Amino acid sequence: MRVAVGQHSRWLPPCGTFKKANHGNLRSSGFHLRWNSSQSPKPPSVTTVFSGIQPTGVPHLGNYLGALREWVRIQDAAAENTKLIFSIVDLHALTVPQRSHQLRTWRKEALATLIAVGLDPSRSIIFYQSTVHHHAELYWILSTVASTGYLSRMTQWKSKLKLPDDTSLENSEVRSKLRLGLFSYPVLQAADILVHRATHVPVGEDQRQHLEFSRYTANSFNHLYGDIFPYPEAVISPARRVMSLKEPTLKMSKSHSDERSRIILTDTPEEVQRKVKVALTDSEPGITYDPVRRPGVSNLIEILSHLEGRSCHEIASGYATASPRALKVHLSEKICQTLSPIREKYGAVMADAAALEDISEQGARAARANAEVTMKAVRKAMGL
Ligand code: AQP
Repeated sequence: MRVAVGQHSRWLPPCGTFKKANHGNLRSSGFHLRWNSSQSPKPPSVTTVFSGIQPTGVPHLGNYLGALREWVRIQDAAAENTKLIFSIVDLHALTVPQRSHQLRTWRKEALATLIAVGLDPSRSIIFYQSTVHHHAELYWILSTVASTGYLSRMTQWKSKLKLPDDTSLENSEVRSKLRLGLFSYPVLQAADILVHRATHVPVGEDQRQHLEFSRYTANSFNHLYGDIFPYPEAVISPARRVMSLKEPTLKMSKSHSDERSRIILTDTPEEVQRKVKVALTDSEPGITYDPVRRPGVSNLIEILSHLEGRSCHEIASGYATASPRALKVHLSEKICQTLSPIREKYGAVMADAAALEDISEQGARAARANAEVTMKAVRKAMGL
């Protein structure tokens, strides 16, 4: 999503107008999940972490650094009573046409990837969204309070239809192209988060706008029916937005037509080297970190920084008089080091179809039980 943060603030109640309650920061051991006490209707009794990934291809390095690696870090540091819930959001994948056999494969690949990167099904609930009907049920209920004006200003449907960000629904040609599911996608995303009463949602920067919409929708619902939902907090990864290797002004994405624009987590060392080698840089001599003037080189430096834990400026000064080629060789090595164990584990996990099936069934059962508690309260509050 290419949205200025805070673009929708005029439709959101200012923080002070959310109903106030007194509760402090919720901390998991080692990993601090801060809770903003001024914004939620009542203190959540437990910290609940929720996030999702679309099964629209094998996840790439942007998904990994911007989301999956953070999920695993949160899982590994979480206090015992923190609920950890991660979903393969297959209903979201349907907002653009899919071939059934392809989607079936991608779902399985996404599940295997989550295990391969280090999510532990005995600690985290991992499930396919479509196997927990409560998500769709809450989607409908929230659609009765969600603002279409707000949705029309959001950018996801415009970018999926390859329309400019200032596209208006007044245009009849646009209306005829736009399907309701794509338009109302953020309502389903709000339902995903709220049905589990998530307090924290670890995502990449591109999802910030959707999180704001979820908070807004939770507030609209609570205002009408009582304080059911906490307002979820976005936990934005330090790798906020990993950019495309071929068009470094766009984010790395699963759906870009050029497969050399992304490193996927199952790429072999040869594939990694080939893609990094042809990554777009520029003809300026030496290496400097300057994302505005030198987006290609700066993206490579940023990726290396996220892999090595060193600052971008430190990396750039170490390569000040070197060529992009030297930087690329080092970056390729680092990516291969990170991906090798993931690729190996992924192969082993994919080979055991029965184990994957068990994981998804166990996850669906646990997610259903958790969502049912919320839906009971929602149905009761609404007179259903
Ligand atoms: N380039 C990125 N940099 C940092 N974080 C990213 N994420 C996605 N791309 C980047 C984060 O990954 C999580 C799961 O993303 P998703 O698959 O649900 O959604 P997406 O944003 O639509 O991912 P893609 O890869 O870009 O898919 P397509 O091409 O289908 O649009 C999210 O937390 C997201 O922020």
